[in-house]
Amino acid sequence: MEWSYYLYAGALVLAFFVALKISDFIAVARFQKKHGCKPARPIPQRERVIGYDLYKAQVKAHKEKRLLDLSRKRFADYGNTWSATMMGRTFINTTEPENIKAILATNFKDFGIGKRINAFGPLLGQGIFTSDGALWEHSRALVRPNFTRTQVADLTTFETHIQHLFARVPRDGGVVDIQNLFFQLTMDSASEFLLGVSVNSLSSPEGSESNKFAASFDFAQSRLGNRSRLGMLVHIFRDAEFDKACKIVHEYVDGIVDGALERAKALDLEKNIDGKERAERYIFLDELVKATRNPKQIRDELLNVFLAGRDTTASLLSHSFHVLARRQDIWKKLKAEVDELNGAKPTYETLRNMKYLKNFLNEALRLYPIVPGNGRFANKATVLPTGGGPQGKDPLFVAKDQVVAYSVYTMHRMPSIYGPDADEFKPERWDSPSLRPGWGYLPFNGGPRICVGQQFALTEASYTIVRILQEFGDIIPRDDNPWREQLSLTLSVADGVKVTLVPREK
Ligand code: HEM
Ligand SMILES: *[C@@H]1O[C@H](CO)[C@@H](O)[C@H](O)[C@H]1NC(C)=O
Ligand SMILES: *[C@@H]1O[C@H](CO)[C@@H](O)[C@H](O)[C@H]1NC(C)=O
Ligand SMILES: CC(=O)N[C@H]1CO[C@H](CO)[C@@H](O)[C@@H]1O
Repeated sequence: MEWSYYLYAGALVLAFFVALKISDFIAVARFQKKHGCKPARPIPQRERVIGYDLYKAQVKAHKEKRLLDLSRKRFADYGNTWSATMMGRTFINTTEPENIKAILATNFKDFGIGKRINAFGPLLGQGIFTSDGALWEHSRALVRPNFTRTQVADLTTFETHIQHLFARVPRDGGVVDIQNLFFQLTMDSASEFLLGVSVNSLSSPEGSESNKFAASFDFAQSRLGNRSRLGMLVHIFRDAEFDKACKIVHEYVDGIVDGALERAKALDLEKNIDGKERAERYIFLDELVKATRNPKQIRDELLNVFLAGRDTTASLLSHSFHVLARRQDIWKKLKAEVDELNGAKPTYETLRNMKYLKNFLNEALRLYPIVPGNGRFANKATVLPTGGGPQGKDPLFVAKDQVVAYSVYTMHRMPSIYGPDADEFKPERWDSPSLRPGWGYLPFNGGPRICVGQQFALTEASYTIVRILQEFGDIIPRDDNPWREQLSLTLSVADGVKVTLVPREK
């Protein structure tokens, strides 16, 4: 009879899945036994199938701009490593330097960045920031050599953008949100460095082609966080505005890339005639052209680096001035160090020797890490050094495909690493020989995927701070809001940085 046939087939399928689950279970148990590791302790949740309570709490805290402190509180309540379920996925969260070191360096090969390409691909394509494995290695080899001291030190070009910024600061006691200016400054300098043509958003009138590019890039970028959260669903939801912005960005960059390829072709011919080389300022695009003539690949790498380098540096400057506006003591010490230059514009060398400035930036990146949280996906079942078992002291089991998130923000404020005054902004702490955070200090990440732009960013931020202190003698805060997070891809200041800058007497 037919129905019994279906029943029989159904039972077989069911038995198959049960057997699969059991064999999975046995394999996991064996793996844990062999490696002496245990799973992380789960935090209390209403239910652990979907984990809707946690999702709701996260969305609410994000809206209220207190996600970072909520996450910090969870670590205070449940220890440095725990697991939780959110929207059907069980993930591990840790703030243990040893574990983070293993994820990023010692066990690097066991982890990947996941499907970043799904959310970011339509804007950025395939490049250093969006790829994994062999593709990433290729991108990294292409991009990395171009971040040496020579390029980083092109401060003469950068000075023109600083002048544009000065021109936008009122000199009559007026108020300026300097965070806005920093985002324009780094848009201008990043486009100059990467493309050889600055967007000049600080100085050019609205409506120009380059301004449209800048606005479209900003818009598309602002959608990336949301797109990441959608997971695979991102392919179902169409977002016409996002698509249009990507198109404008691509057309603009393609135009410039085509120009560079034309010039390269002409140069190849010229070289054959009289061996002439173009001796000009450093342009990242021209270096890429030396390695590849594939326009799509060039565009992708340019946009990948653009995304990674632009907001981050602006955010560091914004947090720095949020602090400076409220801490006269720090402003004065910085000013004293800046005045040792006797008004001379800083060079790469003089910047390197400014000790207080260096401590100040270290401290800003500690309390306000620009990438405050991150995560990696396990390629296979693996083990992290600590955080497993009932006491959280055993080696930690990580299942295949499991996400391990880590909170740099929480780690940077841990008294076990920074002492009882961990919450205080205190540049001097970096002079203390007893402070040795190791992997407990991670503003630029670590291991093979460490930020390639670290020197670039620190040089640009240092130069900007010194030049502002040379031009303006005092800073007055124009809002008394306490610091609040603005979390998109990077961490900036929710209420902006409204200040008055008082020109120095000349
Ligand atoms: C204060 C400024 C900056 C901070 C705090 C910062 C931080 C970081 C962090 C935490 C990562 C790791 C992301 C991950 O693997 O998930 C990263 C990667 C990266 N950064 Fe930066 N960054 C800064 C500035 C820059 C600048 C100025 C550039 C380039 C001009 C840059 C280029 C990159 C690139 C290309 C990657 C990807 C590297 C890879 O995956 O191999 N960054 N950065
Ligand atoms: C994110 O995108 C989804 C789907 O397009 C939309 O429903 C949701 O409102 C968006 N959320 C935010 C915060 O933009
Ligand atoms: C887990 O850690 C991340 C850092 O990657 C943090 O942003 C996030 O809020 C934490 N998740 C929860 C549910 O606390
Ligand atoms: C100055 C410098 O390091 N340029 C390099 C940039 O990257 C390209 C591609 O890898 C190299 O060919 C350049 O030599």
